[in-house]
Amino acid sequence: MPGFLTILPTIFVKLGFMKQRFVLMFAFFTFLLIVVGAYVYSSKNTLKAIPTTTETSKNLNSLSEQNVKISWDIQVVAQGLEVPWDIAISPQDELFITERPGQVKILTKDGKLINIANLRQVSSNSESGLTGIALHPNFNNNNFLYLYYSYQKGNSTFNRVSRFTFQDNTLSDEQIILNNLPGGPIHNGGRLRFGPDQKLWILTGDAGFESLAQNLNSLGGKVLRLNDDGTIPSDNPIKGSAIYSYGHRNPQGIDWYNGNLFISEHGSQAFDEINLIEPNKNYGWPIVKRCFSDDPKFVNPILCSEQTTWAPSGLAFIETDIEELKNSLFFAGLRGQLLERAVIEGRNVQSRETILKDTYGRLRAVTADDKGNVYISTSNRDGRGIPQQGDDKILKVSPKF
Ligand SMILES: [Ca+2]
Repeated sequence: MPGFLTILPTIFVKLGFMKQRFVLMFAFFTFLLIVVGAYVYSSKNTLKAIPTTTETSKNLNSLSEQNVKISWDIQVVAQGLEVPWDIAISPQDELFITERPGQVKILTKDGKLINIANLRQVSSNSESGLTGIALHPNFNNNNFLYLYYSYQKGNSTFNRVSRFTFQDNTLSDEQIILNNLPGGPIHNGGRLRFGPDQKLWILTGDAGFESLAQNLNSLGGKVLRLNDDGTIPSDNPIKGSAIYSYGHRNPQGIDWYNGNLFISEHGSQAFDEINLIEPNKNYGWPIVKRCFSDDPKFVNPILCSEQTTWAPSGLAFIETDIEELKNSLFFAGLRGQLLERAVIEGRNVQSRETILKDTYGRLRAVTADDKGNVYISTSNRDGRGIPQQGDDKILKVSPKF
């Protein structure tokens, strides 16, 4: 016992020391707990902060810039057609298709082709025949459908634009909108569209008579602008004239984007052009034969095929929210057997992409819907192509990511 008593003070000292250590350890763990707690709390808050709109969209943008590549889905939606020249899309998403010999067909949403007209008044010879089609902007209510076609008078070929009424899957009540346009087996022009201004725009070729393009008394080789009833708009650039621009050889594609009007036209021995159209301007033909001129009298194209032949026909911009596809102009080539996409900023072509080349043969019509798809037609039965199985076809071209 006395031994035990002698070690008592030591035990107390040790106990005191242990208490000190215990306090120190307690303090240390408390500190650790606070640090860990603070970290978890702050990281939770950081995680919460990431998905704000700005951050998310920034992430998506940088992703799409780096990783997303556009590839194209090509789908045959109709076949067995004969030189489908133009396509109009109805408010019900049906395709109205002209065939150059004189038929008009509808491709219904479930893929059926319905013949709605065989126009006997059409005279089809080489490049001439039934060409452009446009539905009135108010088609839902008035059923007005416009056609551009060639007809024969004596030994001469002319073109006219007529308005028809579409009802019960037939066309009736033809009203001539514009008559006696120069026409012929070559340089026959042929496209018509309603613009964002609700006016009817018509592209005419020089019909093989070059000088017509510079002659303001002729409607050949021009971009024309009319009211829907064929009268001349009071705000046309040349008072009392349907002419909007001139000096065109054989324009065949037309569409608008951001308020600008673009057309495609066939050049002479290559030198095909995409032009931005301004009122009352001269686009050079036949004085300027190879796209560009230093003479300020003439407007140069925004894109020239130079020594290559595209033979561009249809042209269309797509409406899309997809960043990579904005400002995209699509045009098809006949002899070039191609579908091209050009990215346009004002007058500048930023980049180009060949979507189709030689796969489906000659390509003619180009029409875009409001969902980012482009409908195009083959033209292998037009006397200048090699028909493939199922020709001619309508193809639906859609972007996929
Ligand atoms: Ca030109």
